[in-house]
Parts: sequence; C-alpha cells; structure tokens
Amino acid sequence: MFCSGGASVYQQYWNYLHGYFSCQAVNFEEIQYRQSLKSFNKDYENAIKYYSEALEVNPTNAVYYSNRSLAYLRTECYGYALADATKALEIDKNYIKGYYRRATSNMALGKFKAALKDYETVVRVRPNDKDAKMKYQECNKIVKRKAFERAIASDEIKKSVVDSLDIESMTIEDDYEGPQLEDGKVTLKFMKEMMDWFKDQKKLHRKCAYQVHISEIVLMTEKITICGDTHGQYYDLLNIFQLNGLPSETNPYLFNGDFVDRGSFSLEVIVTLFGFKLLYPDHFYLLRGNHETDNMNQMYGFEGEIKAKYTAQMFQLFSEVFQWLPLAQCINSKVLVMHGGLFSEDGVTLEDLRKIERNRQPPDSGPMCDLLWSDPQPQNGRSVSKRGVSCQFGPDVTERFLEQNKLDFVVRSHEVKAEGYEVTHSGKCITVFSAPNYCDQMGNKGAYIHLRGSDLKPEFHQFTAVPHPNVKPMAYANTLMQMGMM
Ligand SMILES: [Mn+2]
Repeated sequence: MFCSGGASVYQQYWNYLHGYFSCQAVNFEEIQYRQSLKSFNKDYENAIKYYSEALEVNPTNAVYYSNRSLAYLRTECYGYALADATKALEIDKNYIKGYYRRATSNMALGKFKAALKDYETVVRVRPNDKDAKMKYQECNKIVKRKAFERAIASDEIKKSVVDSLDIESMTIEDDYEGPQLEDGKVTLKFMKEMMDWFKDQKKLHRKCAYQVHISEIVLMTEKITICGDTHGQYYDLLNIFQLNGLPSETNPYLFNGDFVDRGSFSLEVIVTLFGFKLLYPDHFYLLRGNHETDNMNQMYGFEGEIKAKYTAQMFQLFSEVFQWLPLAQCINSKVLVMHGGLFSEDGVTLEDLRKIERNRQPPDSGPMCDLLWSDPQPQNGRSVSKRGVSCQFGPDVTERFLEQNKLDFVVRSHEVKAEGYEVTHSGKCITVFSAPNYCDQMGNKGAYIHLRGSDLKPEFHQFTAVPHPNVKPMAYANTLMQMGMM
C-alpha cells in the first residue's frame, strides 16, 4: 500500500501520518482525515503498518524507526518501541529524538537507569536545552529515590502500614456530610451513597477510605459477569452497573485486574470495587493486574492520584492490599481467568499457580510475571513480547495448557480491543476489555462477558464510553510519562 503510486488516498494518508509522527503539527486537511478515521488507535496501527512497509524499502532510515517507535509507545508495545529507538540510534547516533524515544521506552519498562543515560547524552549534546535538562533532572530524582528505597528496605524488616494506622481514633468532623460506614461495616446503603458521592466528584472521608479492605475467593453458581480492565474510568464503571445491574448475591461479578492507573478516577474505582468485595465477599471477585503494582502506579498515575487526594500512607496501604489480590480464578473447574495470560514454559499446572507466593511485587520472569503480563499471538509457539515483559503465546501453547489442566478455555484482559472483546485460538483464548474509548482516545468499545453455570458458553455484551468530568487521563501520572510521548 505504501508504494502504490500517484496521489492515491493512501499516499495522502501516509503524508498525514508521517507529518503527524514527525513533528505532530496538524493542518486543516489532516484534521479532516483524522475525523474521517474517528480513532487515533487506527492511526497508530496504520502508522506501524506503513512505517514497516517503508522500512522494507529503506531499512536505513532512522526517522522511520523513531516514528514507528512512537507509534509502538502509544499502543503500549514498549518492547518493540525500545527495539526501534535502539535501531534508529544504531543508524544515526546523533539523532537526538532517538535518545528521547529510547529513554521513554525504558521509563515505561521501569528501567530508569538506562533512561537516565539517554537523557544524560541529550543534555551533554544540547547543554542549553531546558526541556532536556528538566527531563534529566526528573529522571535522576526517580533513580535516586529508588536507590534510597532499596537501601531502607534492606535495613529493616518490612513493616505493614496497617500496624501504624489507628483508624479507630480518626475522627469524622461535624461538617462532613458524605457517606459513612454503619457500625464500621460496608452496607448496600453505604455503597449506593458512596457511588453517588464519587459521581459528584466529592471526597470520601479518609476514615471511611481506610475502613474499606479485602479478603478471599470461591466459585460460581448461576451466572457470573466477567469484566476486563477498567483503568480509573469510574463513570464507565457506573455505566456497567447501570447496564448490567449492581453487584449482589444473585448478580456476581469478577473484575479481571487493571482497576487503576491512566484514568484519573482510579481512587473512586478501587474504593467502589473494594467496597463490593466487603459487602459480597463470596459473590464479588477481584484479580490482580499488572497495574496493581508499585512500578506501574508510580508511572501511570495511581500513586500521584492517591497522594493528591489523600496521603502517601494511604497509597502504601493500597500497595499492600494489591499484593494480596489473587492472580487467577478458576470457574467451575473449566474456565481459567487471569489478567495477562499463559506461560513462558509448558507444564505449568493449576497446583503450581496455587503455590505462587503472591504477597510481593511481581518478579521480572516466571509464572507470576506471565499471569500478569503475557499476551496471545496468532501463530504457534512463543515469541518475544511486544511489551518487553513476559512473552506471547500461540494457539498450540493454549491447547497444551488446557489439555493438561482439563480446562475448556481461558479468559484474559490486558489488551485494548476495538470491539471490547476478542475470541482467538479457536475460541480457547478470550480477551475482554472494559475501558471504552481507552484514555479518551482509542475509540474502542468496552465489553463484559456472561458465563452461566449450565453451559459456560460466553455471551458478550458491548457498550460505549459515557462522558466524564473534565479531568484528563494521566492527569496524575509521572510528568515524564505525560510528556514522554515526544
Ligand atoms: Mn494490563
């Protein structure tokens, strides 16, 4: 398509994409193109496709690699983004943008020292560039803080923030008019009042926020609703409850991780979900996603949001609770649900999963990492992850895993899908994603799945995004990630 001649619509579209990715200046004609496309996500996917074609014709063009790297960054393929930025720099080591892109990829992957090195290079080459200097300082701060955290972690035995909390003696001021727990218990009345309170962008009293906690998991009976990523999109969560009914003992839910980060109403989402877990512990399930982790929360907004709305101590408490979230859930011994997917090696059994020591930040590899991070791929076998963490697994891998564990299929989330869900691997690997118009720009639908105990046949329900107050996604994210797209 890239090479098709004349002033074809493809050529014009290519010009638009290349203009957009090279300098991000947009003129009127381009806006028309963009409107006709409706979604940015399509642009990124097309950009990846066209730059790949362009690179086949001209494999030594550093700008193409650098621009494809940006498209990968935007679609969260940080592993590929890193590879392309590296390639751009191999071709032209004086290409400044390449250093920025590589730094951003490394930041997104939590490799702060590597990112710092690239910012250092930029500052050395351009000593008068204020923006470069600012990014260097910001990144340097993170590296230093990490080193400090490591130092104190090894000095003392890790103490739970719970021990230093005295919730009982926290007083609720007379002028507080918001919802309160009844005798320290979460009730349906409290949940309804709290959801409305949040909807009006009001703040729950910190005592109540501390009182909301978490417990364990079991199986399903009649029907269960499985939701994918919600990512701080509180108003879309309320819409799910509007469409599908509030959680109850006869309307059980399973939320499959990535409740927080990116969307700027993560606090409201997580407190609502924890509240329902307390209210219906045996009919409301939450699984951990790769975003229920410290590294992600520091970069993508949740930590910043909790510090802005409450305190650093409150974030510590969330961080501890996240570590206790289950990593996978088996439904009626036939369906396995997890956030990311299957494993880098064959032979993993359900028993192995039960034995995982989950009360920790996930390691860089192994089954715990895979459950949170892996993605399916259409071709057989396994390949290097586009994200730079864990792996991609093919239909044969899924087949072998299901057979060994006597399961029918897996349900996972973790990837934005245009229709809100996707059925792959001959129906044996299902993706569900419940954050419509992800980050206010992907134009995707959201979806949830109904599974009935009788036949376990997945039934898909789609929905579109609803408006939210004017607080942009990533408003609380690390400034380097907000601007990091350059
Ligand atoms: Mn995820």
